[in-house]
Amino acid sequence: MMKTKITQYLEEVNNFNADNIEALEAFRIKFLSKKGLIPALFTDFKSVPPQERKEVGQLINGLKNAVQQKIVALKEAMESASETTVSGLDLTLPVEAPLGTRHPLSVVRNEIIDIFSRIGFTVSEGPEIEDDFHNFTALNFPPDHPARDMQDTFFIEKDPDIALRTHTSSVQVRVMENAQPPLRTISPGRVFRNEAISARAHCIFHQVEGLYVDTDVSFADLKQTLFYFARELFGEHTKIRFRPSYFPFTEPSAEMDVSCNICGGKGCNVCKYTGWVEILGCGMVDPNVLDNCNIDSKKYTGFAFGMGIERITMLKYRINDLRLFFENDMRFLKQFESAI
Ligand code: 2NM
Repeated sequence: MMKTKITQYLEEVNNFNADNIEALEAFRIKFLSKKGLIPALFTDFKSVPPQERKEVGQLINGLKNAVQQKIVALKEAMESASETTVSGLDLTLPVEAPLGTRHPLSVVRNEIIDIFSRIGFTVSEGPEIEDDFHNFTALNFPPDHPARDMQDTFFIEKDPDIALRTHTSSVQVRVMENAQPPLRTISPGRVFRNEAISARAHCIFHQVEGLYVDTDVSFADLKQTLFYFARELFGEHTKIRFRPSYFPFTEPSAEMDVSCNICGGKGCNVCKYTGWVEILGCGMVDPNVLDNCNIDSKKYTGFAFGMGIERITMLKYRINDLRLFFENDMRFLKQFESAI
């Protein structure tokens, strides 16, 4: 009986599987070649009585479609398998890639952010390309100040008003313009100065500046805040001292030293046998700066400070050449694998 034969073939087709092209080709030849089973069925079809022709014809065509679909499906399966399997390798398996390490400058920056966050300072960011007002004028730099010179600052070509920021104090000008006291914020970020590159200087480096403005903020507040910071960063036995200094944006201004954490204050080549190392500049925000940023200097006072992250990282990890931070030499970076 023809119908039974076709049903058997259909079952064979549905159950067929092949994982190589030779087996699939043998399958194709068996059913579809000139001397194959399907052309033979069409030959037998001539002797089917007229009342059964419609049904048997549909069955044969159905079988032919099933064979063709099977071939396409198995071919696709083989192709996608060969894309992921190369000589026995499964390329979909996850790779055992080495984990990256955090850059020492990021480690120290994060630590500084943590220390100030614990006493209520927020983190603020701002543009690296700044205008003269935010980088100099608002900060009380006189028009002829040497920092405004081409020699010290990278200006954007043809526009003397736009330059790469030389400190992140420009971010704090933006904070003061946009909010009223109480303000407690630090601004970590990249800064740019036109300097020859050496073991101690680079044209790109990183700063954290801090600002605290409220009613009755005093120099005693500045000292206690920075004393807390120094002990958190360098250890509880750390001592601090202040030396008078000058910045255009603070009055009075000071430089802060910490007791040398390498020799414990006894004297070594890091502290140049003084027992002290300089880590930051600070001072009471000049009333002109507050007024330039629409904060009433009769009502409010503030303190501010600024530090170089490279310098502090060099002290903490005893690194003697600043250029190491920018070369991305794996032999250097790998030494910070355990740092968070
Ligand atoms: C320093 C030293 C002293 C400073 C001042 C300001 C601002 F915006 F409030 F005026 N921000 N940071 C400052 C003060 C920075 O860096 C050595």
